[in-house]
Amino acid sequence: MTMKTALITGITGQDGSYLAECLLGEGYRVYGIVRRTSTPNTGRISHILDQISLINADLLDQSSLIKALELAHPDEIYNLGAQSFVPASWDEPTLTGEFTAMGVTRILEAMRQVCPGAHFYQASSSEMFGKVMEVPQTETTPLYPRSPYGVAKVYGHWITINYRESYDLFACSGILFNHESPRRGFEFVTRKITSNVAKIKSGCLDHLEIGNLSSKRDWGYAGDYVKAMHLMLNQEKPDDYVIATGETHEVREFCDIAFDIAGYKLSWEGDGLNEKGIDRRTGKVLVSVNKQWYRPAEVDLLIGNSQKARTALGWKPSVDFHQLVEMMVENDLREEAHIAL
Ligand code: NDP
Ligand code: GDR
Repeated sequence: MTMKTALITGITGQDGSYLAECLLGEGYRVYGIVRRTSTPNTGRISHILDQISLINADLLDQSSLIKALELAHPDEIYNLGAQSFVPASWDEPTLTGEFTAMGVTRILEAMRQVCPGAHFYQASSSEMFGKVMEVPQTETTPLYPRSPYGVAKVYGHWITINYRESYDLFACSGILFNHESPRRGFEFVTRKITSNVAKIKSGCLDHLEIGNLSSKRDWGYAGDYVKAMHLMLNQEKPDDYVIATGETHEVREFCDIAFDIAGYKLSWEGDGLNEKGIDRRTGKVLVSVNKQWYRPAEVDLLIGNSQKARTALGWKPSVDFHQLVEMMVENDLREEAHIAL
């Protein structure tokens, strides 16, 4: 059998690193698009750098994408590159649109010109459901995004469907709910909690400052979710799939479990901006709310129904909520202990 070639945008990100590992394991030749930086930012892929090829290109630059595809000749293209942090999308709304929305058209156009027979994956998001119109959310739930990021992802989602229908491209959208890991960026709430718990444990931090504790998310493990991306591109026909665990948990509950794993039992006092997480043993405040971390418009509740993917792709998650929190806290406790040495 001939070796398949995959090209990944966003290979330096959380998902890009797991997907590259997954595709190498499946015997693929893997190319990754990286944008130029003045210092290396390949920390998440340093362990596989000798097995992959990196190409300098940018989702903002059409000709660089065309050249990248001409060089790689991919059978599969995974478009994971994006400005992916929701709060930053209010600070930089038009730039977010350029990366996260128009970037999708640029790579689809490059594919249409250079390798129209390739299979294309677009990283769509549960943030498109925003102010949810249905519980749980499925592939047919109406979209109601609540941030410039969410709006940009709706564009990316529909342009992928439009290119499939207009040009008969094999283009799929994975509507992925939140997925986390020890490689998650530090500004996302899960990693912020687990890294701060580790700092509190080591005595480097007094307490965790957080935003909306009542938000509910359907959190899964990134290593499981990248497998679904690969499965989608290896079906008979292109289609769109929700990928989710089907469980939802409050940010508060994530805190409870994370602190518990590190040896603290929290009790909650007050509400809204005055809510505090108190160490039951010592009475010390370990969590306080800061309105700085509240958003102009919130997504209160996400919970996905991934029945279609489970039936058609045979996909299911292997890591449950508690195991996910445990994996992240234990990693950050280890990293913190290493720094302390
Ligand atoms: P990360 O923020 O960890 O990674 C984003 C990647 O995009 C980085 O490699 C980044 O490169 C790259 N990138 C940003 N801008 C550009 C650009 N202009 N040109 C080329 N590359 C660029 O995100 P995740 O890995 O968590 O997510 C991957 C994708 O999946 C994103 O599109 C995200 O929006 C989407 N998604 C994520 C979910 C999640 O829960 N993780 C859920 C649903 C969707 P650099 O290192 O240079 O910054
Ligand atoms: P999200 O992830 O916006 O769902 O987007 P994030 O972890 O940033 O927020 C989840 C929820 O936690 C609440 N929250 C806080 N969030 C952050 N970042 N920091 C805090 O201190 C804090 N306190 C409370 C937020 O208000 C929110 O409700 C992620 C990204 O990976 C997107 O790219 C992806 O598309 C979606 O998941 C699915």
